[in-house]
Amino acid sequence: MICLYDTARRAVVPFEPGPVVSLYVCGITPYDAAHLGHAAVYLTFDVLQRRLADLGHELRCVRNVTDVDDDILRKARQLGVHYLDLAAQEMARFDGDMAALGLLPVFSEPRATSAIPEILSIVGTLLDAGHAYCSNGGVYFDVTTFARFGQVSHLPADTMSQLAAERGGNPGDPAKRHPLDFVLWQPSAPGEPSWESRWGPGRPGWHVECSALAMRELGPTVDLHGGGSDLVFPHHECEAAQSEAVTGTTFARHWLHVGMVGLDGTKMSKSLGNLVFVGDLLERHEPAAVRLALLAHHYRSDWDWTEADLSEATSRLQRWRSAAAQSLAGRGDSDPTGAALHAVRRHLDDDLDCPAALITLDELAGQGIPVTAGAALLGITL
Ligand code: 5CA
Ligand code: ZN
Repeated sequence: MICLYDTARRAVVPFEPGPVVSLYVCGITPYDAAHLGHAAVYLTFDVLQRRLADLGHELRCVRNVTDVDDDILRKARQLGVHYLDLAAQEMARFDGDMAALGLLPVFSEPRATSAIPEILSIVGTLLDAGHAYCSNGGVYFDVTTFARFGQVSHLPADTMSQLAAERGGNPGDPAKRHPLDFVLWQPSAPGEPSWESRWGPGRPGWHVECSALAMRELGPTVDLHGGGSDLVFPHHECEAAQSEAVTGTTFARHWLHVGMVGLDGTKMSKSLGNLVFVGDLLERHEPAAVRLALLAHHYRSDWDWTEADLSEATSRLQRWRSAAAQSLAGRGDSDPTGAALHAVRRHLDDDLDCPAALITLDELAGQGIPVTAGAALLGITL
């Protein structure tokens, strides 16, 4: 059985899905190339998928594409291109980078613009049920109508307001009744894409895009929902509230969040531009080394990228390869006792403890035991 930290329950708990596992991971906003923070998130979900498949589960992993929101519209305007052309170009680049990193394909990669009918249906249901109100051309979710608001993040109200302000939530918007109310539907600015609706022309809010896509692709309840830890509040809190207000049932059984990757003490972010791109690293280093460099940090910790991560990963890869080559030369058997595979399984089942798995594989390789099968479960071909 695999145990994982659940943000909502604030503990490492058994993750016990049925034979078919539904996973929803928040995907990119495609307006720039993928950086190591993105890679760390999707690699974590890739390793989780590999272990779940190894345990015999069938996987339904949905990774959305946020192809309409403030960031992509701003960047398209700056570049003078259509926002969907920018999205298409960056999605192709992202898919290429992730494939090069050896990520397993996901079940689907639906785009937010494909879900306008589902979004309109959610907004209509929320309005009819009294969970939302129209104001100043927009539609807002009324957080005072949902008693479990805070169930994912458990944050005090002042921290919620501060994070909402930092992450585009606009708590000072005079159209809102409560500062934590969030936008479901908004009027489009001139030149922005706009869809007709019963509440006037406009475009969706960010959070409702993911609720609509998750429920359309996977049903009202997903086994596990995740992304980077910067999404806990407001994104995932708001998704859970509006989804559960519509369906009356649990939206995500388990919440998994990946720590932030930084550079020189600051979170890597497209808006700050302090980025190390996956594509640039893969021009100079083999994918297995980049994977190993990322897996050397526990998925839940925040950490800073340095070039030393890559040189350590490269020498680790060489040590493992020479252990495999020596043992093949000596015995012709790649992992006679299955020691490496067992060790990796045990560490992954302990809240995806990849750093511990790497250290155990180092010890085995140091004893001349081949670690090929253990490395393979981490997606690394020796
Ligand atoms: N499209 C939305 C999610 S619906 C979004 O957050 N897009 S993103 O392109 O900004 O980020 C994509 C994923 O990478 C998200 O899961 C986000 O949490 C994660 N992420 C972004 N920056 C970092 C970072 N520096 N370290 C770790 N993860 C990051
Ligand atoms: Zn999302």
